[in-house]
Amino acid sequence: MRANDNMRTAATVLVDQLRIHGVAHVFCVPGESYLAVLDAFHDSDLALTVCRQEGGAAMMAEVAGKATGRPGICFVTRGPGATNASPGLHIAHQDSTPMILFVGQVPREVREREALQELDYRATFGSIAKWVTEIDDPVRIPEIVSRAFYTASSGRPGPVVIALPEDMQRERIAVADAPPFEPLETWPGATDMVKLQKLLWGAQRPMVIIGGSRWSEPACAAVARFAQRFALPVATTFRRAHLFDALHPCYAGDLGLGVNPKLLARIKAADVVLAIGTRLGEVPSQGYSLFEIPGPRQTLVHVHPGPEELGRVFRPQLAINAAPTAFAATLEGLQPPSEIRWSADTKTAHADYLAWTETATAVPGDVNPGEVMIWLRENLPPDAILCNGAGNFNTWLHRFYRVRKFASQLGPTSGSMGYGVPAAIGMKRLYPDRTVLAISGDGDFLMNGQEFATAIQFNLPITVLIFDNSLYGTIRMHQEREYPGRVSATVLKNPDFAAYARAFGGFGATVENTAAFASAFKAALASGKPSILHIKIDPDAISPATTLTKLREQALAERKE
Ligand SMILES: Cc1ncc(C[n+]2csc(CCOP(=O)(O)OP(=O)(O)O)c2C)c(N)n1
Ligand SMILES: [Mg+2]
Repeated sequence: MRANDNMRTAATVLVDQLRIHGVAHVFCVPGESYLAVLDAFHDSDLALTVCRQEGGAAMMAEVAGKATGRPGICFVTRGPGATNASPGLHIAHQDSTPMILFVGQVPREVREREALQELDYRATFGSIAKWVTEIDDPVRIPEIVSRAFYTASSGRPGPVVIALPEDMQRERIAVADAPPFEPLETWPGATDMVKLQKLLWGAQRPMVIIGGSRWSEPACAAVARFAQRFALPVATTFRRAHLFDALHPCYAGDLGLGVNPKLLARIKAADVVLAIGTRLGEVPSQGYSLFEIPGPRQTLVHVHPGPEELGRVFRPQLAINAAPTAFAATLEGLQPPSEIRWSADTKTAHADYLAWTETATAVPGDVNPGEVMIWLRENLPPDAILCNGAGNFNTWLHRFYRVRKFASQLGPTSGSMGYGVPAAIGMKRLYPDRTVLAISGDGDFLMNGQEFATAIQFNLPITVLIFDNSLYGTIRMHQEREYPGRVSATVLKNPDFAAYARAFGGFGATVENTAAFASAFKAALASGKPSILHIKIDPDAISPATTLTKLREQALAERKE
């Protein structure tokens, strides 16, 4: 309730700060520890998405941060609510995503007694959040919330956790609002750009690798223009394919799992590598094997918004501390050499990418997930959004689906299962006019599958594809390699996922062969409801490259040698 004077409850002040900083969406699971904030939401025009489990809510906020570059906002209750939210926080940490998690806290007067659901957030989240704090004095809400927006989005972005003691939220205070925040842009220095131009002019086999966060549609477009002018081959890192149009003549492919060997060879043979925005983590660096540590053989130009990431693993010849958005804009000022020596190589790199992704490889069973992905790439609008979690089903998505636009393919670079469904729901809530799919495995789906209820409740007609091999397939793949024939804890018995969809009030269908996919998919879209396609794949079809049987035979043969 607002009084006639200029006093507001602390909770109202908090919600007003969110509006001032441009927040439109909040994802939450309610709790008695933040009733006053829930009440303040009642009077605000924020779009509130109430979820079924905090893990899902946190992933929805995380994907909002990933897609917009501004902190995604999640509210959860103390103790169990907060620990349930931790997977979303960990993704935001590893994926460098701006996000703010607000958590209820026990009243100030009972703190440190281990009151009901009390948790020391600083200790619990200290290693995965950029900053964890608790607001004791409500008068400091504008200051602390403003700082949280800056901290979450500047430098290397990441999650911030703010605990809100329950009694603090109810205090009535007179305080001025903070001015609106804008994400900080870190610009490269003029000498950095001169040095970069010199290195490129002297290069024989240059290569660009782009990844990380702090990108935007205009920044991606600026890099595409730069690549075109310099005829540079561009690779994207693991699950960052959305940063570069796969059909751009400079696109060379993605540095994920099961990477094109020709792309790897090309990067190894490059003399100058320009890495923009990526920290060149374990997956893109192919288990830290792509470049020597600490000094790569290639001349490495590393551009990153977080200075602490420069020289952290790979020592760059030229380190540029800049946000990808600012750096991309600055690239417009670079001049290509009068004669570009590597143009033909770049054409070959793109041709290699197209050849690698052109046709599905043969797999056992009646459904070929590669052909499903090829059908989707030929039939979905380029701005359709595909969200995925973790599991081997993704190997077909990453290889055969050609990503064309910024924020149209989003997955956890941290490899966290259970992301696809909540991420799809978060994206459909933000972009209701775009076609949104969740790409899931049977194991992956049931980690947050209950959020399908959220899709129903908010009338968000996403389509979930569940690739069901009745296995925790990725782990089974590693198991067959390391311990052939010794199956342990990797087999699953699944429900009828189409019936599951219908039980929630959605559309459900089962797909048992490749040819049946197109009509099932069209029927799912035509239903106008959230939908699930239960796609049954052969358990032996573990990836586009091999089968479980082959892996087992190879591992057994190696043991005999
Ligand atoms: C939260 C979480 N738990 C466990 C794992 C380990 N893990 C990685 S992939 C995988 C199996 C995924 O199974 P499924 O979704 O069915 O996909 P499949 O590999 O069978 O295609 C597991 C258990 C993980 N990455 N994340
Ligand atoms: Mg599976």
